[in-house]
Amino acid sequence: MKKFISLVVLLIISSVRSFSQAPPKPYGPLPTQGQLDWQETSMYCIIHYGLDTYTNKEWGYGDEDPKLLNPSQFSAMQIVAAAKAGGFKGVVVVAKHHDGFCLWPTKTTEHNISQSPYKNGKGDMLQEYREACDKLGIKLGVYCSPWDRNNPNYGTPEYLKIYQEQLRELYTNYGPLFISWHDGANGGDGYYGGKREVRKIDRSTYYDWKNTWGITRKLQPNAVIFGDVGPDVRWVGNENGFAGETCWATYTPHAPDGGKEPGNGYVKDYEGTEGTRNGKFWMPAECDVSLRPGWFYHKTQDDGVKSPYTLLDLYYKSVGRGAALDLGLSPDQRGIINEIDVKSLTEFGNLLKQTFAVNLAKGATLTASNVRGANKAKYGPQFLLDNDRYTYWATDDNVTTPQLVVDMHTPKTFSVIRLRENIKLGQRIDAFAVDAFVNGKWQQIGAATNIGGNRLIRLTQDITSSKIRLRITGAAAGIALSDLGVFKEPVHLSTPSITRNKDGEVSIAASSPVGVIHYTINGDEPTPSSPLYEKPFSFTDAGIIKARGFDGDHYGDIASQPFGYAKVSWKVMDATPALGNETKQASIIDENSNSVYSTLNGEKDSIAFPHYISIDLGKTQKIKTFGYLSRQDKQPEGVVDRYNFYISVDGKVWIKEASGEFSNIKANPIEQTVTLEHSVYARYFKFEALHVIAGNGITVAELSVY
Ligand code: FUL
Repeated sequence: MKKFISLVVLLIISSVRSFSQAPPKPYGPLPTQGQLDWQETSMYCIIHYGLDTYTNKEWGYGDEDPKLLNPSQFSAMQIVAAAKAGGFKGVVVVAKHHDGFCLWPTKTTEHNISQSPYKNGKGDMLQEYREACDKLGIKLGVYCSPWDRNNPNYGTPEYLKIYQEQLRELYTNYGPLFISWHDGANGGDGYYGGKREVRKIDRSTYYDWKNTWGITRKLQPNAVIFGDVGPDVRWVGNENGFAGETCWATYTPHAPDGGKEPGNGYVKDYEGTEGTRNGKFWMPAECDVSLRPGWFYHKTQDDGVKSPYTLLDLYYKSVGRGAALDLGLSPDQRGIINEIDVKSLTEFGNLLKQTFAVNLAKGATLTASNVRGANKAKYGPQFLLDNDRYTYWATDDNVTTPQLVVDMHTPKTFSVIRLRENIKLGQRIDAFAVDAFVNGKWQQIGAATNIGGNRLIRLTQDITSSKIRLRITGAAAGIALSDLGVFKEPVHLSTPSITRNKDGEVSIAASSPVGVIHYTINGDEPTPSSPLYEKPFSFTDAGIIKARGFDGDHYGDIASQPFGYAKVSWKVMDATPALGNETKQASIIDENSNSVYSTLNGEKDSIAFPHYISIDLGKTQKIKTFGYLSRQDKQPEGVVDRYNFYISVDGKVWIKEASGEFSNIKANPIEQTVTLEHSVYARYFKFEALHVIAGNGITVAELSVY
């Protein structure tokens, strides 16, 4: 009998054991295969090139002549190679932007590449991208704008068929795609086959997303679908290129109109930055941002190309927070990526390679406070170092705050920690902290919330230590962590920032040591023989100031800051009366982007449009470009999207010098600069706002002339 009882006990123990050794149950919504692949792709480029490249626009109206597309050197190979040099693993080709012009010989509309002189009308740029991607081992995706300002049928059911057929062509003829990118923008007006009118559609029903995306699922089952709210990948909610410090892969769309489930349409607001802990869907964020200020190439933005360290910073704030980085590339009028852009991309790619080349934790002894079912062979921490995103260290179900000591045996100097969960089992971890053993005790060096597919902690300074400790401080279930990396970013000098106050005094500063700063005021690259920055100096002209830190053989990125004429002796002559709270006209010319002039009048009726502001420059100036900076607090009310610009020599007779739209200002509210056809001499200018994206008045943070 005794024997029998002990046998039963043994059996029970071993069955409990083997039960607890069963893999952890998945937690919450899970990624599809397409989403897993996308997570691994993690960084890709979106390529804007087309008729806008030749008309200097961001959104073509739809009436552009296809003959404009006649590049002297178009090379998909050069473009894809530039992305690859930056470490990017995919490209999303804008096959059709809002102007409706198709870069492939579609049968759905005449408005396509076959009507252009490119290859005598026999060209197919999508095919060229496909071949380049295959040769270079880069993934291909497509963007086909739902809004089409050229198509005469836009707004009717007929257009939906055309749009769906365009997707079918793209999905059928260009091999496997990793993403299908569906843009949400729609400004309403357009050429529409010559009608030149405003066409309103209901974004949540018109495109019949359920069936439209059904086509994607059928023809490209492994492609993820990107839209403002998914269904597979959500927009992060800004075009700045970064996610929230916390950025969950799960998301419950939440909208003032009650919200629509993915697949059924768009919602009105974008809370994409943070996502939703325990959200309803697996719908991670994509951070889109252009390498240049605009998405299309504009020569005047050659000085605005983001520097390698700016890109690196964006990388940590997107990929490093579990989202993806989608960087805009803009081939120039030759049809290739400009040398300036290639240089920045290549240096950024090298920084990434250098940083992540050696995992300093390799060979370390890992000691975990808990291993699932005490089964080290199956669930031990050794899997953290095997370079596999899906093998993992797991804890028992009820152990949600385990710790791990990483003993690297000899002191190592590091500045980046990388962690990944096995997301096939969901997003389980809520928060964690990292300590280093320094001066005989544990000191916290970093902490964050979500890990998910990827989390990078970039330390504010290098740490030297032989021991690191990971403390999971909260999890919704026993953990399943797949990766631990410890890296060292190459030494670098930080990039100075250049500002000017309203009296025209320029200050150059840096957040961390930069050695000494040299600067130029003529657009040249600063060298050690350029003027040394010692104290603020006066610069009242229009021009570009560049600055760079130097320390022995090391030098940092160049900071480059364009300035309009200083506004010291400017006066606001006249303006549509302000009715709201922030009424001060001086805010328009105080060089402070946070103070705003507003003619918004709440719920009440406001003064009829156009609203205007006229400025006295104090003396006659040569004007080439003007700039409008809208409110910077992300609110849409009062943001001007259609304007006239006038000049005057006497403040009485006004000559219209420019007129147009600020196309993408809603998603990307950077300073809108408009270069006049010819430079003009004038003492006065008038900015006239014809239309705003929301509200009954205008808001102006700054007006400038260059
Ligand atoms: C936006 C568009 O309106 C821009 O023109 C650009 O294509 C960007 C990537 O998406 O919403």
